[in-house]
Amino acid sequence: MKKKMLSLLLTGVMAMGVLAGCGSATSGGSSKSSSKSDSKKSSGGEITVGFAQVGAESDWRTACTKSVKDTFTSKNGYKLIFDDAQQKQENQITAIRNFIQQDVDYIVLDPVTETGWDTVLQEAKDAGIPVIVVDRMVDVSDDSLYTMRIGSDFKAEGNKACDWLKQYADAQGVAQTDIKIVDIQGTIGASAQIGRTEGLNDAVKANGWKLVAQQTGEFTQAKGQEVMESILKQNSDFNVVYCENDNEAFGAIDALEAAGKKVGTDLKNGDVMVMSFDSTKAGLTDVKDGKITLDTECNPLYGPKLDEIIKNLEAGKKVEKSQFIDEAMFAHDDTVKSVSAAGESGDAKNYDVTVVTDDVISGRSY
Ligand code: GZL
Ligand code: ZN
Repeated sequence: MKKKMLSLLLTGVMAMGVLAGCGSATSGGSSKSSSKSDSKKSSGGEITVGFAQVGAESDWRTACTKSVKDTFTSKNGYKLIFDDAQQKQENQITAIRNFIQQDVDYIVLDPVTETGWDTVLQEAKDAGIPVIVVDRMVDVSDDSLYTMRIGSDFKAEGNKACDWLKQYADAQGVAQTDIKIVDIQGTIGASAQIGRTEGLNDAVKANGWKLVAQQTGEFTQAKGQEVMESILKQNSDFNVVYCENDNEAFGAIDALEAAGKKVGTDLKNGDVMVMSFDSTKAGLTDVKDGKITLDTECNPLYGPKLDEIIKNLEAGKKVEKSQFIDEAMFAHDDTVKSVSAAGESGDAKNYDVTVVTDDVISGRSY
């Protein structure tokens, strides 16, 4: 009973906590959509949502898709039109145009990369269809092209992970200048890649770390393994691998072990230490086993928050233009108990580090 209660409690804790970010509040949507949904309400119709998803490249992405599909059901008053763009922007743009053709009530976009959205978002605006940006971010000339964005603070994620590494090296008695780090980046141009890479580049400069290699693993396991293999051929003099998501870490670990490297947490005595982002169940299992030493959480459970945002817009309530989700950190041991990091969402905050146990993993919902 106790274990069950604990895992229920943990699941509740893991669910989306939301920090309303800065940015002006908007009533969201355009007049047409509210009048349209009024007519829908009168006919008791469902709210039609077109979701332009990035792809199915990672465990994180699968969990994000599941959260949205589990929430946008007809029981919940929705008709969901879902599109998987296989990580290609042109497919997302086509999907948005199809949603406009179908005259959906809302478009939800998880943009594969930040730029290149102005034209198609203008088309959605001209059609009077509100666009909600989720997870990653768009970089547009006019932020009235989207109603609001809810997502991670990726800059903070990068800063959190690097503050942890700085403290971990100090605690292990490893000089900062002895940190030789490989960065397996996410999809170039994706907000998650931009923030996580920026955090690392700033820390390399600030702490005197040596950046041995930096290459995209496209957030996939296959590419992560391939990139790790090619870097090992060129320069195997490194002791930390900074993977910008769990699936890249799984691939990198396979490549490192195949090359005879010892993947572990003992930086001082020659282990190659792998750090990662997402904190999926598979990632946290590697953390418990000491294959990944630190996993910085990126929360994919957007369904319930998007539901609340759309219901608020439907009711004509004010919605914060920018909302950030609450994200934790998970480590193999308690060498570093907390970190301090700033990000897009403002000044430096403290984040506790959770040591991964079986209970922690069983309490996770993805
Ligand atoms: C982050 C998300 C990233 C994940 C990867 O919010 O966009 O994309 O970190 C996923 O796992 O592929
Ligand atoms: Zn251990």
